[in-house]
Amino acid sequence: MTSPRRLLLVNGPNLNLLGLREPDIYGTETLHDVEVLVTDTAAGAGYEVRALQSNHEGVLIDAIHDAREDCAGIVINPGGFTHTSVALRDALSAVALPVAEVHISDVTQREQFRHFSYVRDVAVIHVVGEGVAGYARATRLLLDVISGRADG
Ligand code: CA2
Repeated sequence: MTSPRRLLLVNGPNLNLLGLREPDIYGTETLHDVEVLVTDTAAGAGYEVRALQSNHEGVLIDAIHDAREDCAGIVINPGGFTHTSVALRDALSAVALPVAEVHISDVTQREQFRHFSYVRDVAVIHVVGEGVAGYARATRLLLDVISGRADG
């Protein structure tokens, strides 16, 4: 079967507040801006995007499971669940799609508890600390992996 020409974009808890709070850390662009950026980036390669943000772990996990049916890869910023959720990691591992993990801020330069990611080693692409623009780079790199051009 040919791979579907669709990506799942997942944003985790509190990312609905992007652009509305803490602009010094997360910038002024909104979640809508992120979704448009990823959609436009993927469209350039002939892919569509299904975007989802939720503050609820089970909703995120269900969306990841559903991606198995009709997506070729997942771009995810798991938000705070990055540092806490074995269940989210298990879901990503179970669907066995290529995953790009994105963080807007440079988590490596913040509090110690943000240094560990449960998602890290189930993702093939990691983009950290590039602001919202990092989603576009992660999407391009993921599409390269999907099309067999690269690992990264
Ligand atoms: O840097 C990132 O993208 C994070 O994934 C964002 C998470 C944080 O828990 C991770 O350590 C790093 C938090 C998302 C909260 O988003 C907000 C956006 C605007 C205002 C307040 C929170």
